[in-house]
Amino acid sequence: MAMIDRIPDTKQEWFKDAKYGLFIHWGLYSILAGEYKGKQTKHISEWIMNSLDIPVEEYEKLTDEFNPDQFDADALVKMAKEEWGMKYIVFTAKHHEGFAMYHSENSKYNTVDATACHRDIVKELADACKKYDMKFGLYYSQSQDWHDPNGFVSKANGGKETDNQSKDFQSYVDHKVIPQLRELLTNYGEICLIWFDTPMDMTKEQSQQCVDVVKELQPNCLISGRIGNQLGDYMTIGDNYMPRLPLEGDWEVPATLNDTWGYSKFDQSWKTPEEIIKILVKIASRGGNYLLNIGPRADGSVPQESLDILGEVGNYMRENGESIYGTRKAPSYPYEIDWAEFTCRDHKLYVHVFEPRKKLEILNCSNEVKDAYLLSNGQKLKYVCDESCEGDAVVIVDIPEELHDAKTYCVCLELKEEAPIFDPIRG
Ligand code: FHN
Repeated sequence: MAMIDRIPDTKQEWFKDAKYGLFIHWGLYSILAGEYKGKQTKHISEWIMNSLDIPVEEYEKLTDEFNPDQFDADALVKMAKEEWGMKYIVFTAKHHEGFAMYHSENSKYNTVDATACHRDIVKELADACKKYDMKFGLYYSQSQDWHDPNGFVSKANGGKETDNQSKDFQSYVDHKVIPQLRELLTNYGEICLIWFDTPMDMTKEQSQQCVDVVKELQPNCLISGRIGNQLGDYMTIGDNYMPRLPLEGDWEVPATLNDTWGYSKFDQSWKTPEEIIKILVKIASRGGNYLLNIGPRADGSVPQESLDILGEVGNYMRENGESIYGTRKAPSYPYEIDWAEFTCRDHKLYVHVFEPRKKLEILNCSNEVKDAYLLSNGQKLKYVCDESCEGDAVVIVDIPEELHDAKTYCVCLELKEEAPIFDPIRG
């Protein structure tokens, strides 16, 4: 069994404080939107080239159709910051398809040289992030590259078996990965992190080679856990997975709003805003960051469903941001309860309520509560610090009648003590 031999620590407060970021998956696959020559992919849409075994020469022709006339980096970054409440953005500079979404000198297979629009999307986003003081990170597929003859290919999403071992992977690293990382870290200002992904069979030396070039050019640029070989600055949790308990160290959950990352016209499995808020609160409660994805359409517009969900979540963050941003993991509450999740900061316990309640009974909480109020508007709430008939401490907060049917709101309890005290179950 693998042993965890270190606790990743970015030593960067912005990452520990951020809690909520925007992932953007956008590439040539967005043009296909989950379908090629009348065939629908059964897998995540950005894998369509691999899953439907589209030949390189055929896939390359998509560059003729790349015309993002609805893409407005300025408006997107402004919205992410001001309306959605995101603290950083990570954009797919190059996904597994191998196409560079920026002006790469290294490979002409890029948005400026290979398409009629000649637009450098990374530059547009970098400029907008600078303007709005938004942290900007780049996704870079360091191992899989289905365009380069020596890039790895996985069959994870229905692709055909490929003999990766007979490839000259080192040559691909030396001739494409390292030069492209140099470009990305030299030409686009401050990059807060490089989001490496699917390391597959990369050796420790090859992962280290990537780390070295990043740190040489931008020492503060963080490295995602998926650089492989335990060389990341923080842990990248499995897609849409969440640690069950509070987790030590710095970590992030990459996640989707529906079931795919790139745009798919077929995928309508949207999560509700309430579900997203609950996930975000759980992640913050356990000490991590939530990197939540949008997959723009080929023309650069963002699906209305994504806009609606993120707008609702943004409303919650605007009213209750204090309970999420800048918090650190909360002590583990001993009971399984569906109706609430807890976050905390010094002398404050935040109770995020997800089901209609007349009272909040927080059993085994033995803090001395000094005040209780709705976080969104400061409305005072009646409360009592009591003892159950079994002798366990319990904090009971009355919810005013007008809120009996409400769900998804946050109650702040001000505590005498610095941290929440959740007593163990005694029985
Ligand atoms: O294969 C990729 C996938 O397309 C997507 O980019 C996700 C995001 O976390 N990462 C890989 C699968 O884990």
